[in-house]
Amino acid sequence: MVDLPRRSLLAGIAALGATACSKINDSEAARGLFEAAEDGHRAVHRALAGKQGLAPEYTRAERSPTFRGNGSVTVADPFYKQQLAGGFPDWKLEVRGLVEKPLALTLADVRALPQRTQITRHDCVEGWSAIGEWQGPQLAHLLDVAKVKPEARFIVFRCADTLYGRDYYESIDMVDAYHPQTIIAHSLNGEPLPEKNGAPLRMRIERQLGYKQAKYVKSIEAVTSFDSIGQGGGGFWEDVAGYQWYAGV
Ligand SMILES: Nc1nc2c(c(=O)[nH]1)N[C@H]1C(S)=C(S)[C@@H](COP(=O)(O)O)O[C@H]1N2
Ligand SMILES: [Mo]
Repeated sequence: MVDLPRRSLLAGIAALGATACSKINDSEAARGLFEAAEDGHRAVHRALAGKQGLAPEYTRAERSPTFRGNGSVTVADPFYKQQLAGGFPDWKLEVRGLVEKPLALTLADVRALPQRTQITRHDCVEGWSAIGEWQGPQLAHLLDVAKVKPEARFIVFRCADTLYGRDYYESIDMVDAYHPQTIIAHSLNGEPLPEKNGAPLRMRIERQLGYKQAKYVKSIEAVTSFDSIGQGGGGFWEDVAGYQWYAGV
């Protein structure tokens, strides 16, 4: 999916080169044109690499001594409360929507998948930041296991909490969904996620702001559009306060 624009862009550049080649191969002008095409090629590569560029990662020593909780710091749902008390034995993370193989994973299943650990900085629009070490499987891996259908354009995260009486949710595009630093974190600084930080599972989408980092994630859903979810803005704060859907840091 992420490959499609790349292929068509590179095909376009190849076509450009082929035309130049057949018409004016040996002249100075041709060399200039080829060099220009080469530069163009590099520019395209850089642009695409930029799209998949990594957010900065930090050392353990740089971690914030405390990682505050913000927005919902507790979940009112009785099933959640009961699960929290017992270490989430019957909690299930669903992967559904436009997938060939819907999944319902226990926390043990999530922990058994290949893991990524990353120490990153969280930036909240309210004016604070914190550096934390997160661990969990890459979303890309889960989407591969569930076999996302080619028509999926967005991934929606539904959360267990409500804020101002509304269900918290978020969504991202497929570029961020397959980004290597997009993980479903079950641990913070080497410990299971505390309730305030989104226990048992929360998203880390490291090139975006705090409000995209959905906590208390219950389900991951592949969709073609989020128009009919919430108020159609693609996320809680997008709906409530008109925050940008793409919240690049
Ligand atoms: N489910 C849910 N996810 C959420 C929120 C929330 O209220 N509910 N708040 C968001 C905001 S604005 C921020 S800054 C971060 C806060 O993460 P933290 O509590 O781990 O600091 O979570 C984000 N994800
Ligand atoms: Mo935030």
